[in-house]
Amino acid sequence: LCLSVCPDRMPLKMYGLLLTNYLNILETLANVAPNGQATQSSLYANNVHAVNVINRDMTGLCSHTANQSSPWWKLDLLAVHRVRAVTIFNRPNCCPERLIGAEILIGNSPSTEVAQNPRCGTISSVEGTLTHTFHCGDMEGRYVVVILPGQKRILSLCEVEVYASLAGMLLPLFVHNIKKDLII
Ligand SMILES: [Ca+2]
Repeated sequence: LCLSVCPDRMPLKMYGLLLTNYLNILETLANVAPNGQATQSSLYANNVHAVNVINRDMTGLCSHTANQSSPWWKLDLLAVHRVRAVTIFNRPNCCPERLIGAEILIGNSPSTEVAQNPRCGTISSVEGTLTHTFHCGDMEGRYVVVILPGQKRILSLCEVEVYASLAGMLLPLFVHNIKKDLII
């Protein structure tokens, strides 16, 4: 832990503190969604693209599919990740109830069929909130899919955050966070 920065006679308690901080940093997961590639099942108009969902803007232009059967939005994280949590931001200006029934799937199948990837959660109510956070228990997968099963549905999302680490690669994440802190 210390290498060149620790004094020779650091009290044992300090080593414990450093270890605690180290473990806390490992727990701090970044939102990796903006690093991925987003697609959706259809496009309602030419300014409501799937990429609007990962642009770190919670209230601006959102995504919007056509009125169709089981519309979906898919994020390819480009590598298998261990997903701790997903937060979904509903659109603030209209019809939040359209998101009721949306399922959040995480897995390694690029398919958007509901049965192809395990489910992290389902939006069962939109009362009183525009954000929905689901704890996924470190589900592993390369793909995150939000799908609205059923006929004549419209899927509109303003932002999706995915808090995750690369599967099996905690150390690079730790280094990344340290670098980020130093820059700030
Ligand atoms: Ca956005």
